Amino acid sequence: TATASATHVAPIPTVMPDTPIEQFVGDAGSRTLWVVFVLMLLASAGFTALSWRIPVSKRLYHVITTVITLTAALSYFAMATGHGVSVHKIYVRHQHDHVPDTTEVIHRQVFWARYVDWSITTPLLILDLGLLAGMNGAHITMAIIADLIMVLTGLFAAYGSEGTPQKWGWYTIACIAYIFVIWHLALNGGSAASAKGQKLRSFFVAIGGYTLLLWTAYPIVWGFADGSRKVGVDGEIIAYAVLDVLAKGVFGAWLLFTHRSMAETDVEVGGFWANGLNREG
Ligand code: RET
Repeated sequence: TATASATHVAPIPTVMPDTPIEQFVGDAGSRTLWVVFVLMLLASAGFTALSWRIPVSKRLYHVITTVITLTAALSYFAMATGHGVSVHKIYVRHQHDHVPDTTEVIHRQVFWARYVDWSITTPLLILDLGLLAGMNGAHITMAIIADLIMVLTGLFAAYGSEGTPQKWGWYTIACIAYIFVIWHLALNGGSAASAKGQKLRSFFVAIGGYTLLLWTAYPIVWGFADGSRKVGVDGEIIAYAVLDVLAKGVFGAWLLFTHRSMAETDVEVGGFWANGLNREG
């Protein structure tokens, strides 16, 4: 039986339901996935157009930001067409005093494509912010590695078994990694930004604070969706859709438009990153 094969469930008699509770995508979720796919494509086209008359030496944010929305478009295309998703089988054991224990069986779709997307796009968002602040390579690298640990352990948490340390254990580890990311961006990013002047610092604080608010909503959505499953698959799709549009699309537009008018935002890394291949710009 399913109970016996799941090693974490003690072999005590339990009543299993005939049919599992199914938590699957519905019409609203499906439509939302297509809408965000189109929005991310439009954003990618818009960001590409914005770089048109910008010299190559000043295009690094355009390149990074366009790759962010393009990656999101690909992942939303996958999810909208039913790729990048698998059904997670969840067994929740309920103990009773006088009757045999019962096991609740839930089949819930987990869109792992999100985590592939995040493992590409969140490091790039950190790179955008790190370059903006003028952080050094060591601090940017550490923030990106902590971020990758956050996303990958978050993926493990999403497939963790109920009633074992897997799920909330991985979730806790992911949250600690997330605190590292914020720590690096706020402290090292903050002091690096100050060195570039008051104007740049104010912009960094504004766009960094905006990012902090949005990013912090992701683990909260996760807690209600994959975590406690109080929110269904459609609710989860819609919540992440709003966050993704704000954290990638609106973020990118804000950064690129500000970069046009604020010379302090120029990337100071030098070498091939900024101007090694094309010095006439
Ligand atoms: C998870 C669950 C585990 C705990 C934490 C999480 C954080 C996720 C974040 C995602 C940000 C995504 C963005 C996407 C695109 O723009 C993995 C949900 C802390 C912060 C910004």
